[in-house]
Amino acid sequence: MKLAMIGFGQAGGKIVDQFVEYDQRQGSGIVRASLAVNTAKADLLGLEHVPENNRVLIGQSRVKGHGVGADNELGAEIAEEDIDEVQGAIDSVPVHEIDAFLVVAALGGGTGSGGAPVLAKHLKRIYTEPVYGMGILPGSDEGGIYTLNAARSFQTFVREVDNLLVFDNDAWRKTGESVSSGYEEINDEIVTRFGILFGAGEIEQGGEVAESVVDSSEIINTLSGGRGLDGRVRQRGGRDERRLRVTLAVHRQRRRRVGQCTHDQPDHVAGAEGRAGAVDPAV
Ligand SMILES: Nc1nc2c(ncn2[C@@H]2O[C@H](COP(=O)(O)OP(=O)(O)O)[C@@H](O)[C@H]2O)c(=O)[nH]1
Ligand SMILES: [Mg+2]
Repeated sequence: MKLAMIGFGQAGGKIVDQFVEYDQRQGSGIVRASLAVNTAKADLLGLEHVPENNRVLIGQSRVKGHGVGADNELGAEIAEEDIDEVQGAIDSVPVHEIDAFLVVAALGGGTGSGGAPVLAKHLKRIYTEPVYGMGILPGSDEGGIYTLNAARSFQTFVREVDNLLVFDNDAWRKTGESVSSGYEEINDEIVTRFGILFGAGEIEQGGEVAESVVDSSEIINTLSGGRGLDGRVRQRGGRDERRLRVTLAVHRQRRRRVGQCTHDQPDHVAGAEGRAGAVDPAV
């Protein structure tokens, strides 16, 4: 299937950047357009594959290109204020050629955690194409604010998208390795696994998933039907499909854990009251 990918925040931008690289290397044709949105100028400058015209610096009047730290309340506010600037870049996407949007963000930080749900909601309002989210969960060694951000962002993001694909930084790092030292490998895993999923609908490509016989509408049906991904992807039973199934099982487990954490957190996380409503006033 063909996607317009939008990376929000640092991790989101890096992962989309790497998706573009994967797509070019594999010739899989899944990334029809790529954009990166950030409040931090340096993060945008660090990208290599997302076209420069498609890198949108928001919140300049508020944070002057320096980012929002882990303040996802500010991230959400800025995204709302500057949504027109983001839309300006999205205007260049050939929407009639895509099957869906994919909004990618780390849920534990500030810019992407706050901004990605705002963008997803906006896209759903403007376009008829499905909007998928990809959320990166923080590692358990990163501290309470990251977990709290992720819990709140997850709850909002999952409501605004047609499906949220969750990737757990903890689950993929090697023993003894900090989360950050493993980013490159983790991002590689993310891009390969989800590249296989999305590439399954592209017939002409000669990359890793050529043997999977599914088309874009089947992937869309699967992602929207809540039927679980296994049914279709399992058929050929190759090594990559097995890896993908394991990934998805971990997602489901972790999603339950985050859900629980979300419900528990006002009592257990210091400072939660002050931040209640940071991302979603209804929570
Ligand atoms: N998988 C992955 N996670 C990352 C990467 N960079 C940062 N993170 C994680 O993302 C969270 C911080 O989000 P970040 O994207 O830096 O925040 P933002 O720029 O404010 O949206 C933390 O949980 C980090 O562990 C990356 O390249 N890959
Ligand atoms: Mg960061």
